Amino acid sequence: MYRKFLDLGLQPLANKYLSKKDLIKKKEHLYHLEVGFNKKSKLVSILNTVPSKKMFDKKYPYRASMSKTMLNSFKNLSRNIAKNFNPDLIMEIGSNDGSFVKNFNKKKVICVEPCSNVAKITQKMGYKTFSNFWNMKLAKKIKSKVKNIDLVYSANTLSHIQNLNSVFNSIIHVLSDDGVLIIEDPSLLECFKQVSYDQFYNEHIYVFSLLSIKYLLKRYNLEVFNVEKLSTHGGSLRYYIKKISNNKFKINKKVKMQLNQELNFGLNKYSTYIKFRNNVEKSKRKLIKIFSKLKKRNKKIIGYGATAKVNTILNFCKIKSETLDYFLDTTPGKAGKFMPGSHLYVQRYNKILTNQADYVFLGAWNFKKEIFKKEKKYIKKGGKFIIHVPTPRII
Ligand code: JHZ
Repeated sequence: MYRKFLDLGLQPLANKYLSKKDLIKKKEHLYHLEVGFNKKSKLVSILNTVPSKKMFDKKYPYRASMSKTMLNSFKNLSRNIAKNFNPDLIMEIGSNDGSFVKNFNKKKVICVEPCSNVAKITQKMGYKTFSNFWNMKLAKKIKSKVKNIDLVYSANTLSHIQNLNSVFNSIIHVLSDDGVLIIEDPSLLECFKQVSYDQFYNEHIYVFSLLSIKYLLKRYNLEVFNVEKLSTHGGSLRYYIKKISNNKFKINKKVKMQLNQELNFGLNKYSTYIKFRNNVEKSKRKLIKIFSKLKKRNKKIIGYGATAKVNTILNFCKIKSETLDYFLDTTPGKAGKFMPGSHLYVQRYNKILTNQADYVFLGAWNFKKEIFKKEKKYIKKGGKFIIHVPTPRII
């Protein structure tokens, strides 16, 4: 049973950017975004879920390759995988535009990607790609074609699938007995520390902690043998998982350390979740105050990075075109469209436009380092950014 701790109001589907036609014709689907905590399993989940087919379709816009940070992270991981595990066959669940698999030989990888427009990218690159949702039916199909898989990797995908029972049973079905499962997703601990409540939106059905992953895995005779903290997506955890029967890998002491950090923070206690809710309310008030002060002084403010997650902020804080002129974004499938809910325009990225703004609100705050590097000129001429984590402020 989930106990609700956060109500982020009515929200649109985060990756449904609208065309001009949609704006006129389409009634946007809104759903109530509430988040709950399960004391027993320690899982944190949104309470009203949307069917996967509605979220991940043939028009899915997100491309991992839009960020150098992500490309580098995948490259480094690929090197480590080759060095430490030397797998014959890898499967990636949620392969998106091939940002990870492109580091491997085409014969060594199987891609799973339900969004057919995105799956086409890795198919064209020459990688065997199944354009299906990950479930037992697909696992059986794959198993009938190949021998066991040595390494299954999934970044920012398993947290998007509601039926975790199906997820793990299907993985066990294809994974060799001494195989390794590596998953990475935003870390609940970091989300709470940063008050990054925008990690909650329809696609993020779960925000995992090591506590919840550990509890879950037991049911499938799996265990975490190593965990790595990543700076990607505002602070993620990469879990290295094996079958309990596999004695090839020792449990790294980082596992215990991470568990202790999560327990010391109180991720096992409902009161921590109430504290988080209060922090979210404070964050909302502060952000609105910053914007209204700047608008009173007639400042030109634009958004940077039309991320899925920023839609939670825009719709929760009711930030619209009175505040932000538009959002800049490099993603081809987002440019020329309108953000869900707020209907702010997404302008194709152009450096000149950043330089025309007085203030830039960072929707892609998780790539702050990369963006600051790119926008040196704007910073040099005194341009300022607005960021909402860990507390809304101008920098
Ligand atoms: P980014 C998506 O979330 C959706 P989003 C999904 N649910 C998920 O879990 C994560 O990804 C993994 C743009 N940008 O990665 C590109 C610039 O314009 O934070 C993207 O639209 N200029 C699957 O959407 C957005 O920002 C830049 O210089 O929250 C970044 O989106 C850079 C670096 C990015 O994920």
